[in-house]
Amino acid sequence: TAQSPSLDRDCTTLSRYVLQELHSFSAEAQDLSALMNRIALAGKLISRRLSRAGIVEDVLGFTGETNVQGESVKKMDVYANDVFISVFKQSGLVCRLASEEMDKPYYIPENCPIGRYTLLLDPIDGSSNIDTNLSVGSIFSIRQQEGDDVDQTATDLLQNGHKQIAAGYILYGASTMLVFTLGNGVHSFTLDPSLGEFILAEENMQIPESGSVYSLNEGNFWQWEEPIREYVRYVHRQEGYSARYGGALVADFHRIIQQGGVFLYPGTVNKPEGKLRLLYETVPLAFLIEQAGGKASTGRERLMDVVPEKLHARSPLVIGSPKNVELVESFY
Ligand code: P6P
Repeated sequence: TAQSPSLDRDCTTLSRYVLQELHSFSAEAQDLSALMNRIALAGKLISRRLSRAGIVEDVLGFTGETNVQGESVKKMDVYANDVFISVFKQSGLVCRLASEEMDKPYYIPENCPIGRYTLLLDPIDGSSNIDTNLSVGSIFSIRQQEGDDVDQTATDLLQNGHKQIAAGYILYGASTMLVFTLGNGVHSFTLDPSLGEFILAEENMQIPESGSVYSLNEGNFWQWEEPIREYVRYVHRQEGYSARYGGALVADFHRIIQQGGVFLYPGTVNKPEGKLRLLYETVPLAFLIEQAGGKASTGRERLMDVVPEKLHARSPLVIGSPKNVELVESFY
């Protein structure tokens, strides 16, 4: 008997999809499927905690610490970072986690042969939105460890974005969504809390060629380098543009990949490299947007080609529909 489409859809879980996507049941495909399932488990744990902010302890507010970025640490930043470490311990999949919340990578040497995966991570991005019940996200990128990194300096991570095997994010919004690419298209899954499963929502997402949304923090106008000011002055003179900015990268990015347009976090005169981090914020999103037919640049060069000098390197970000990104670049 033919299964009903809705039943078949409910059975299109993440693990089944990843194996289909890789058209293979090889050891590597099984590993990536297992790895994506651990990411999904982390997403469920974080989503559950966020949904009870204000009811259970340690979701809202600050720890009183500051992280390697000099930013005050939110309790959820620490919780989310611990969640990702916990779900990958004893997994045999990941040897290192490099995270915005940790100055140095976290090593998991036990039962983890050298040359396996590294997880690069922003465990909770946009955590300032938590206390006001607005969307936040987790961003991840997966690379293959190169060499044995005996001095634990992880210098093999200082390579361009083409070294990524997978990348994606979890958006904790009205629903919890997992959006990722394994290098063969961008696919989105929605968490069905009643099943505890991420169910396929959209496969092979394609960003519109151009869009009417431009998304950046115009409160920083006075700090921007001139080409960005010129671009914004130009947009202000055009009809049909809408400004949308939520202050959380994953939510602002998700709007762009879904509807088209452009998100910018430019450099400023004092900080030409901008605020966002390369290895676990801008470059994973660059991988996704290119897989969805879009573009990602620093304003001056293709973001996927940028080689970071250090683990927590930053980069300016111009990302979205090809036509919109090209327009921004034309002001440089
Ligand atoms: P601003 C959140 O702190 C974050 O890292 C990103 O999620 C977001 O895009 C950006 O910073 C917002 O920064 O300067 O506009 O508040």
